[in-house]
Amino acid sequence: MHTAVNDPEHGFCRDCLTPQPNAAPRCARCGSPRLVRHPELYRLHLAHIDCDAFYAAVEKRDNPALKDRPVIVGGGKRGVVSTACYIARINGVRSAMPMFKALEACPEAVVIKPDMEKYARVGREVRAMMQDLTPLVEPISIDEAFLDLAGTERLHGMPPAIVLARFEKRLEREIGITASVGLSYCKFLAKVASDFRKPRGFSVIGEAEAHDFLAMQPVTLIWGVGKAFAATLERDGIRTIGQLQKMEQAELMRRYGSMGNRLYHLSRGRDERVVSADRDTKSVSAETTFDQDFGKMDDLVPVLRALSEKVSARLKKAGLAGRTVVLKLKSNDFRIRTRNRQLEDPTRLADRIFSTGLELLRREIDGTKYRLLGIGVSDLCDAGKADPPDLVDTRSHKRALAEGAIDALRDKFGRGAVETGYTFGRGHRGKPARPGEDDEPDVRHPWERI
Ligand code: DCP
Ligand code: MG
Repeated sequence: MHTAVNDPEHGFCRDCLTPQPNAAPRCARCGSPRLVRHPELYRLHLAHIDCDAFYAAVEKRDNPALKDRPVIVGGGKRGVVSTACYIARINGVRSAMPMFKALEACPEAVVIKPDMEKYARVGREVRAMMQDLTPLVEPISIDEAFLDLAGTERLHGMPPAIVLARFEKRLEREIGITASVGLSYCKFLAKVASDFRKPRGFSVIGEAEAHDFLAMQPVTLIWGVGKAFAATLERDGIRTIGQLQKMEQAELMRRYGSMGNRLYHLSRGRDERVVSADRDTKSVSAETTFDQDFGKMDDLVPVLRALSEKVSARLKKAGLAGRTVVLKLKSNDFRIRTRNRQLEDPTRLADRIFSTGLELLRREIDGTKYRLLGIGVSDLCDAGKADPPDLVDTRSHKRALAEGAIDALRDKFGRGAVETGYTFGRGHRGKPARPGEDDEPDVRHPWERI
């Protein structure tokens, strides 16, 4: 179907979208050096798109005087950086950093308070534009989604790779922000690819190279391998994905349970998850199965606290908030109890999720022993509507500030760095029975289904 000019080894130009007649370093038509070449370029159809420095990009669009200046979006209630533009990042500013540290690193930065409603609106516009490419768009957070473009070549009159490059151009022209695209054969590597050459990136990871590419990468590239689990692997002498590739499936499962299975498949570039459009996140939750059964507040409260923080962190990352708090308990005879309470206003704060969960939990302390505890929020909405300051009393406002500082510390030093009064010294109880089992939400975020 492709003529010689469509040779994937010659690729096409990301600026004028023209397929190239040869392997020259610049576009034969417009002279741009932004060429994409890859042996599997015209075969791959699974993409991950992630907007660059999303909140900051929207602010720069709305105030062109900021274009060449370092911009930090954040502050407000949480007192931390939500995001920073790439100029500020060169100076060391990062998401979730306390604002005072960010300003130490980059004193000349312009700080802008987040306008969540605006970002949610732009996020919806970006999503609508994605849906013009294919009905198979699976949103992951406010500024990113997976897209499956299989079977769309006839519709568009061009292969998925060029459709995606055209999308990047359209996003820049019509919305005024930039994004990075990852193109691959599976979700795992499409996401890895989109992160590869940010901002304005376009990276391709093909099936033939996946194994060798992964071999050189650190284990933290694998979804679900956070700081704590990476430390466990490190203790076992495992640092690279290449080391995992040499291990037997049974051995990995024996050592790491369900997570071992995930490590086995993903390390080999095997990820069968499909892009599913119909599954907007309905709730965000986290749960833990204990090593032994618990029936007392003393034992359950620290776990509830830790899980509330996890749920809150996920909501913040996804730009979401929820109006209903749901508590889940499984008794030692495997009966499930769920209890819920609707809040006045949607929240994304760990403190409010926790205190509501605590009220629900108190009523369930009746001598029953529980093997599982979970907490979550449903009735989700954009974070812009959450925790209105005029309704948040002074005490909880202070707690919200403290919460921002704790988020920042954890981001820097890992989850164990800060323990609240409720979790302090209880790490052994809050911990899951096996890695990877601590955070299986009821209705999972699409990216987390594996
Ligand atoms: N966000 C936040 N707090 C965090 C991380 C992110 O409030 N700890 C918000 C601000 C981001 C948006 O979510 O703009 C999207 O998150 P990303 O992780 O995609 O980060 P960016 O889009 O800002 O940057 P990148 O270019 O790395 O994607
Ligand atoms: Mg982004």
